[in-house]
Amino acid sequence: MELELMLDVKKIRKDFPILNRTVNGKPLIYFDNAATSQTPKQVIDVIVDYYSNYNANIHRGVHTLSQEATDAYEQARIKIQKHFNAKHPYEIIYTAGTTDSINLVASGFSSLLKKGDEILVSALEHHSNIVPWQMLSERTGAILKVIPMNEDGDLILSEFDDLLNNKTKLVFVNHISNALGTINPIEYMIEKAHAIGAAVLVDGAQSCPHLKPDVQALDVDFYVCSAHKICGPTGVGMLYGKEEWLNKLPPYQGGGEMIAEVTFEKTTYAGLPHKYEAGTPNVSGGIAFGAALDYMNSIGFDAIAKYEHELLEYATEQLKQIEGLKIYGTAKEKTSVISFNVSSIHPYDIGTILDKMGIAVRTGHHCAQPIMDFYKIPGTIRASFMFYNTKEEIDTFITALKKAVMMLS
Ligand code: C6P
Repeated sequence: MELELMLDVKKIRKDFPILNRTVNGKPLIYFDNAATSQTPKQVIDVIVDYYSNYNANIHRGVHTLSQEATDAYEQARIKIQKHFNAKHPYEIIYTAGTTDSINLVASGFSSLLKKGDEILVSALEHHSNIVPWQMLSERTGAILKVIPMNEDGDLILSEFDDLLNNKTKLVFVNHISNALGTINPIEYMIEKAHAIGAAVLVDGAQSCPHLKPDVQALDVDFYVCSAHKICGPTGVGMLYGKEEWLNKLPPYQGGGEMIAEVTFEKTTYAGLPHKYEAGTPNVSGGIAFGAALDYMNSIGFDAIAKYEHELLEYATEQLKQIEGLKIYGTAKEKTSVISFNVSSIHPYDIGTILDKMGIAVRTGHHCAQPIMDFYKIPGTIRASFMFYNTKEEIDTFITALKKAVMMLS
């Protein structure tokens, strides 16, 4: 089937005002979607409507604006719950994003781990899913061990199996690698970890734009993501946690709205989800997060996945024709992220020239330095596609890339 016919991409693109702009006199080609996705007017309108009509603090006021805002915020929580198929709305904790969600869990485990416990982290992680666990092991004396990867960018599962033992308490892995696009076999990893009694946190920052995780089917303990990668706003995200875990971990931050009762002698805490939501939250962000999921679901994740896979294959084939170009991350199960370098040209130089031609890609280590160290490179050029990108944009990108390579060789 013709690529553009799988989705009505021409119509979809009209939803994204930013896609009409020019950059350096050229039509914008936005291939930095793994860093942040663009926002459709359906989501922008929700934010404008909130500030125009019912901006108020929530859970605190008897007045109409506060009640309208509270209702919309809690309705959005239910949308998020349904989207991820969590059992209860209170298993969805609003956070500032993936990084915040991971730090919340890492902080909570400080009181549950002891010296000599082991925690496993995959070699494919973003710094957000490494550093908080290093800090946790420094606080507790737990030992951080790494599940290694191979040249294709796949995790070596036999080594994962060997690392699991009765001291393993936690396993951290991303669903999809931001630097290489590898889709990790989290179903297998969760089952194996549970068999020895370890809990699993899955970083879904890069999976949620491309697929629809079912947290109950996965039987995952914690699943985290950011709204800004799923056509939503920045500064808001979620932590899904199984009820039993969320009840077991202590609160993350102290403040307003996370309490049951406060005296100078003692404070008792609110129940879920409020125990983890201290202070005035990002109200418009939460509501817009729900709207972003509505938008993505109106397009449909099956169609999105198929279309993006076609874009990935098309771009990969075109890139392979360029002399001296090496793709990093050749796993069989991959999403629409391509990391590459050309000969010994610095990624930053290519990225700068592409920008002059209106094309946005990310260059550098992508907050995943251990992956760059594995390949012994300082960084890569990363092109990442979403459902609103087109084959024509890829053609223009390939022509521009060839030009940049010629200029820099
Ligand atoms: N990756 C990228 O360009 P925040 O910043 O909290 O929304 O997400 C952090 C994060 C955590 N895990 C993974 C797998 C991620 O990809 C990211 C964000 C962006 O790849 C920005 S560094």
